[in-house]
Amino acid sequence: MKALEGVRILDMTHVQSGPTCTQLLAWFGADVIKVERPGKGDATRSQLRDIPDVDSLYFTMLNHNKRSVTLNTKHDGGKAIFTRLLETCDVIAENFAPGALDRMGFSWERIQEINPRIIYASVKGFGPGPYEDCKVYENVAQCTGGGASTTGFPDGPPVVAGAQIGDSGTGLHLALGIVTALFQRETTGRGQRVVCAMQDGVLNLCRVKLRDQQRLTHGPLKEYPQYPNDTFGEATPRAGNASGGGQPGWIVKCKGWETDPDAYIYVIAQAAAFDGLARVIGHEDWLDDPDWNTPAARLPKIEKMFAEIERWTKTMSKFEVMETLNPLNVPCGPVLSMKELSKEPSLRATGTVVEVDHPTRGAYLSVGNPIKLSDSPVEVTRSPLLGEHTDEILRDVLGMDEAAVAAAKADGAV
Ligand code: CAO
Repeated sequence: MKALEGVRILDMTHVQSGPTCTQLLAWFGADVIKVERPGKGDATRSQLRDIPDVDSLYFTMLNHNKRSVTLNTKHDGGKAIFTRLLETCDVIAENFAPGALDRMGFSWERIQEINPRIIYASVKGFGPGPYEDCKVYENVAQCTGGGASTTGFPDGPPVVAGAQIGDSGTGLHLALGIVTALFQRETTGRGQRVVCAMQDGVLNLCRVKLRDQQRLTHGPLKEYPQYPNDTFGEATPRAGNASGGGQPGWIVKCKGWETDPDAYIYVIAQAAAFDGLARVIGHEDWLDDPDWNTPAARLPKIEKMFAEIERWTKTMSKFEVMETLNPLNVPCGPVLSMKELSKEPSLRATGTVVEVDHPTRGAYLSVGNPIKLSDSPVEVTRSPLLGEHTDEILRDVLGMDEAAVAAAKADGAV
């Protein structure tokens, strides 16, 4: 038994933000029916292809455990089938450009008429306001949600993160909105509208930077590299690799950094573990020196302190540094490349990295469900081929007979 068994989701999502949400719900046991345009499907099927004529990794890694039905929702026959699917589903999820579903004739009011218990969940770029009609992709959201202005080095331009906080981050927010709405339906008997804007999702993940914006009005941000030698402007600045939590931290080089772009480790020089750190890097002298032996004394010399730490870390591999510092309770973590993560045995053992077989592409690696539930095991299965389950869904979910299925096909509805 899986947590969301019995929940059926009409999945109109495409690209990344929406599909990450419905993929999670599928992993928790929901029956996710992905509706795709006949002949074309989700645009990501053909984007960034690595093998000709085969569904891309972009698509396969975001659409596991789903069924695919092709349906033209702008065609009268297709609309009739879509209406019947709305009647049988618990959730409809979509992330089209603003107003797309309304233009098809399915406003929230109309959807509620069709099925008052349905939850209608959407990702949009922006919430109501000046930009509500804009189309939005990942990096636009990172820029408009505060991620880019606070990422990068103080003397460089704004930088976007590799982590897809706009797309996958908002998909996560939407998934929580959907299960919360399902929970509330248990008492109200009604569905509801769930909307997550990517700008809001990114800003939520940048919460501590808005904290710093307000702290800035009361004085300099002492944990930022700008303190005490540089000046602060009016907005939360970029902090490079400084640790956001008030404990000095930085990324330092390890052995091999000259040729390996990932031979680095993050080290936090936490006050509680400072003695051990100072000793291991050969600076026992700091322990009795009032210029070094308190966090306040070290604060103006953080750059020098990390230069000294780095002199030591450069003599060892990032894994050796990790092994040496962990017993000393010094928080640290090697910068792991995607190559290293893909081979990490512990991630394979927990199902966070999985190998999945696919009929046309063969075996590929994917990220499995990062959320582990003890009573709801996850088996990651491959993404569907375009329209692979069209007949099955029309027959088994909607009860259409062979003649009706054939007629819908001949008509161009599916
Ligand atoms: N049958 C018939 N028509 C269909 C269909 C189907 N099964 N599925 C989709 N369509 C139609 C839509 O109705 C829409 O038609 P109209 O423009 O006439 O309303 C059209 O296909 C294209 O949809 P779109 O505008 O959403 O797609 P796009 O490629 O132009 O834009 C995106 C993509 C992502 C920018 C836009 O969908 C968007 O802003 N979404 C919200 C924010 C979001 O999720 N962004 C993250 C994307 S991941 O990086």
